Amino acid sequence: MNSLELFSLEGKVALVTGGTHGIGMAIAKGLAGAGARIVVNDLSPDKLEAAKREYAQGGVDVATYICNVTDEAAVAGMVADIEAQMGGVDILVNNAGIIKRIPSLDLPLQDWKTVIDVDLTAPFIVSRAVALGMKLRGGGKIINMCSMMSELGRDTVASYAAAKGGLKMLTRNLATEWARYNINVNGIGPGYIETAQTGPIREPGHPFNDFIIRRTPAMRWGRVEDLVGGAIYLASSASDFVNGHILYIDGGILASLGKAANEE
Ligand code: NAP
Ligand code: GCO
Repeated sequence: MNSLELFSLEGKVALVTGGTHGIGMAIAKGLAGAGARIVVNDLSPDKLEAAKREYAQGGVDVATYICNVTDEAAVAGMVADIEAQMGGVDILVNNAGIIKRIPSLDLPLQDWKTVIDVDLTAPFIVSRAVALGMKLRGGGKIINMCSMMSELGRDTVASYAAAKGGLKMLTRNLATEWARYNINVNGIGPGYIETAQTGPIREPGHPFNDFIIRRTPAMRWGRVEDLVGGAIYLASSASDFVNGHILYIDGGILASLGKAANEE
């Protein structure tokens, strides 16, 4: 196998949850560019329709499913249909996620439960749904979308940090259980990325925007394209002996204590 073939996804089917925009769409386009056939799901039929058109403009013919990743029966139905129509899921990117930025003292318990349900329980649901087929076909790749909050806390995001910290440990535990079936379970931990999800804290002049640029050694917000190479790596044969690893793609945030206000 030559070096480039190590990263080929030809003949593979990749499911990217929540892949109608943002990080999920960028990763799905990248996996398609490496040869994978793409499936995306979302809650919104309109967003799926719009995404299908956008993917098609880039030459990618995606299969779409309206599916709430927290609904175990709906997920089982989607995976069964992918099995029947496309031969099964070889690569799963657990990308779908939400965040609630509310101080813990004010956070309604239902909001906590919703974030945990989407960001932690749903990756467990979807991973289990695809793992049996992967085991029967001799292996597969699961990539969980972790976060800086898998390692760090910050004001107002307790439910998200708890979920993403848990997702790091779920990644390690499923890796432990499933590596023997050649199912590689790993994670990507993006830094602060320019997407709709970070829009509210990224407006020019917003104190958090200025903070992140200073807190990131690369001195910029990440772009969704920055995550694509790591996703192709973890989805391909190049990572066949990588298990339970969180690949942080963060511009150096986790490597650095940060700068004092008067430091350049
Ligand atoms: P985003 O723009 O908010 O996109 C999240 C996607 O997930 C949306 O398509 C959303 O669909 C979908 N989704 C949410 N709940 C769902 C559910 N119950 N069932 C199915 N789909 C659902 O987020 P993003 O910034 O691209 O982030 C993608 C992932 O990376 C998330 O897990 C996020 O936590 C993580 N992450 C983001 C950053 C960042 O800086 N942006 C950094 C680290 C990690 P709708 O739009 O229809 O709700
Ligand atoms: C926030 C941001 C972060 C990013 C990402 C960082 O409010 O702190 O939304 O949580 O989404 O998770 O890695």
